[in-house]
Amino acid sequence: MKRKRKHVSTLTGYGRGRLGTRLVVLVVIAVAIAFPFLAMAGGEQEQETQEAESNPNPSVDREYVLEAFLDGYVGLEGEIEGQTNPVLTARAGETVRITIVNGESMPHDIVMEQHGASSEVVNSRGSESSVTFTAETDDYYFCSVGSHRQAGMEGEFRIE
Ligand SMILES: [Cu+2]
Repeated sequence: MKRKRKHVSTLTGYGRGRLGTRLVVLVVIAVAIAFPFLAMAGGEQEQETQEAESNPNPSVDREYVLEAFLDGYVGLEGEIEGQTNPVLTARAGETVRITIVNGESMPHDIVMEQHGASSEVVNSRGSESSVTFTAETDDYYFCSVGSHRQAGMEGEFRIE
């Protein structure tokens, strides 16, 4: 108890002027800490605007291309190139398009289980089809033809 009282009297020992100075110093420190983040946020916004401008199809925010085989979808472009049943990601609210290119002469399609969106079935090698949806939740993409999903045509879709 004695200690506490001493502490209080020490606090009141600071005049208003000093307290005010302390507040100013705190505000300056807070701004100094926040500034790089604010600058970064501004930079990100600029980058997004640039991306939107260079996007040939502004209605799609995220695009993936997969080659369809019975034993799995294989990424054709970008970071997922060469990966079998790659994890596809998007931010919530983004418009996502996944295009499949048939890698063989067997019917395939692509269906988003939770989003309830599906592509047309492609039958011949080289034919393409796509599914477009608004990213809302983690999901799985798969082929709804026969037992293709069980055979290996399934991958994860995740919200970033
Ligand atoms: Cu299939």
